[in-house]
Amino acid sequence: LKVVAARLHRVRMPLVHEFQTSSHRKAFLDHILVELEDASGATGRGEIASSSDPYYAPETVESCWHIAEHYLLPAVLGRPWNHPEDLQAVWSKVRGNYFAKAGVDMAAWVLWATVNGVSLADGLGGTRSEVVAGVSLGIEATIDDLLTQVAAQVAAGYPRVKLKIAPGWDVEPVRAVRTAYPDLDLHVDANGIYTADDLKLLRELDAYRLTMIEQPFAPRDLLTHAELQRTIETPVCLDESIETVDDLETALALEALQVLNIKVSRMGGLTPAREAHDRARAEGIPVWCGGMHEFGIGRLANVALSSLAGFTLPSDVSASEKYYARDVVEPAVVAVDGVVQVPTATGLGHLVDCGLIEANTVAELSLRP
Ligand code: OSB
Ligand code: MG
Repeated sequence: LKVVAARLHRVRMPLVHEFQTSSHRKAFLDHILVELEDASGATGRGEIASSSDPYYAPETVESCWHIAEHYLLPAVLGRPWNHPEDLQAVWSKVRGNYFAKAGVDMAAWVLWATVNGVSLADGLGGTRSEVVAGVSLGIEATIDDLLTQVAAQVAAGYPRVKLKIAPGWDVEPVRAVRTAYPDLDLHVDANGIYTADDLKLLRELDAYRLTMIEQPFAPRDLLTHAELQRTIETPVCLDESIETVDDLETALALEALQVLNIKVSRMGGLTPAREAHDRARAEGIPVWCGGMHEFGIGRLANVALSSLAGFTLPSDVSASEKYYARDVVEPAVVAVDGVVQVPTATGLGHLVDCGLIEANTVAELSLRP
């Protein structure tokens, strides 16, 4: 394969429901769609799902655009490759910048799967034909507002609900939701806001039969994650802490996690995400696929990844309609009773709605070798 043209579209879409975490609040998203074209005219699309601001991870939409335009795409354009895994070596000199890498990696995987006539899931070695989806609910103005959100998602059939927590919005909302839904698969995500001073408070959460506590402490603070895990029954899950497979090895050595959230974007693409899955699986650590409110393209990559055998917990791959009134793929991603079908068609598996992409594009760029 040889990429002879690359295109970037910065696409803006409003969220159906505003979303707030301990680190940021958002009403619309700008994601960058990456399109790679080979000499035969075949194309593959990927999605750079960075937040606009550097509050979840260090990257921004602008930094991703810059890295893709000046480093990643020039390295890929005109260079022959056989498998998307080969691209890891092509940009091995670029440190970090995982979201930017992920969008290009994803486009390469989709292009490769398309040219080889396989579905993305089959290309990755997936074994499931459907994946169980959970929903992630933001911080709301009141407990009643939160209960309304939970009720809507439970009624829609989702079997797992994750609540964003932050100081002042932790034990109380958890108690309220647990009381209303005694058997719900429930977990919390702090996006790294707590410190070792909050260990006592976090241990209180152990009483609510949560499936996990996700990223309570800062990304680099693996020691405090390990300390919490030693003193509670509830599994500690890492998200922001794990950007590379080396990070995972360190966290495993420190016993800082019992569950792993794998995000394609946070780890720099499907290739490293699959490697993290393989390592966690070998260590008996259950994994699930986290999301970044992806548009349909990134969402379908998440669905394909979630078809790997080690993804035994529900993933944040909710239906398109949970996020967007209209999605960039045709048909939209749907969930029935919280279950999403893994596409079997070649490549991404759904068509891309080019008209919607054009209509929502706020910047674009074409590159050739
Ligand atoms: O921590 O998982 C997170 C969204 C933006 C940034 C960070 C996170 C999230 C989510 C949403 O939880 C997951 C989804 O796409 O549904
Ligand atoms: Mg998280």
